Amino acid sequence: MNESYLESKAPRRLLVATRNPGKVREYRQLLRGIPFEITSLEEIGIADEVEETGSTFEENACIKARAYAASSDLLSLADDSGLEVDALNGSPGVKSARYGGPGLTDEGRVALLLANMQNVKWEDRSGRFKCVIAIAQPSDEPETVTGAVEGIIQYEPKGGNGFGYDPVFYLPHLGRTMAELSLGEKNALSHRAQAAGKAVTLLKAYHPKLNKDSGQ
Ligand code: ITT
Repeated sequence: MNESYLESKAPRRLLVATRNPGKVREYRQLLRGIPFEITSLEEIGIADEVEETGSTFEENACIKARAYAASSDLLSLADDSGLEVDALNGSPGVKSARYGGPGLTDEGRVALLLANMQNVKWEDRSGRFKCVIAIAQPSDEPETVTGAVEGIIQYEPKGGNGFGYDPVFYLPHLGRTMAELSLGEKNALSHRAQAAGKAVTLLKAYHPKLNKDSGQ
């Protein structure tokens, strides 16, 4: 197969398939420099809601990547992520975005989390952010990569950056919460950044200029 044929078949655009503007912002920086034009669900006008029926981050990431690759006909990257708190037996976990029901905002979910941890001592407030990224071509099975970062659930929210549970996620080695980090600082260490670093390696295999075996 000659190179120009491979190049004509090669995906040129990558859909970052998330409805969460905080994730879009992070991926735009994390994926800077890869040889794909990044687009978003909002940009291409896809409004479908994909139901997250899986019981693991991996299952839900694959459900989203598969569904959005099919509806957009584009190479698609989706993540399922969340906060696992040891004192709450891993909750909110895969339900992080839906913790407390659909009516809550990020601030409401943080308040609920703190209320549920009222009697938990500092040394027992460990937790981690986890992220599974799934990458799918239309009609292909997704590939996945993972990342995780450990921290402590602080007693009070602090910091105005990031999104979700960032204001209560304290990083002991930095002495700050995730929401006190700049976008660049968060993207140097987060669960999403770790998974995205591995995703970039996977993505290279979809590009014939970077991987001559692609498409054969
Ligand atoms: P999409 O499904 O459209 O991507 P979502 O926000 O619903 O958006 P998830 O189902 O993966 O995404 O839920 C992730 C939730 O976990 C997110 O809404 C936050 O509450 C939390 N979360 C994940 N990553 C986070 C981060 O980097 N900082 C703070 N909270 C995070």
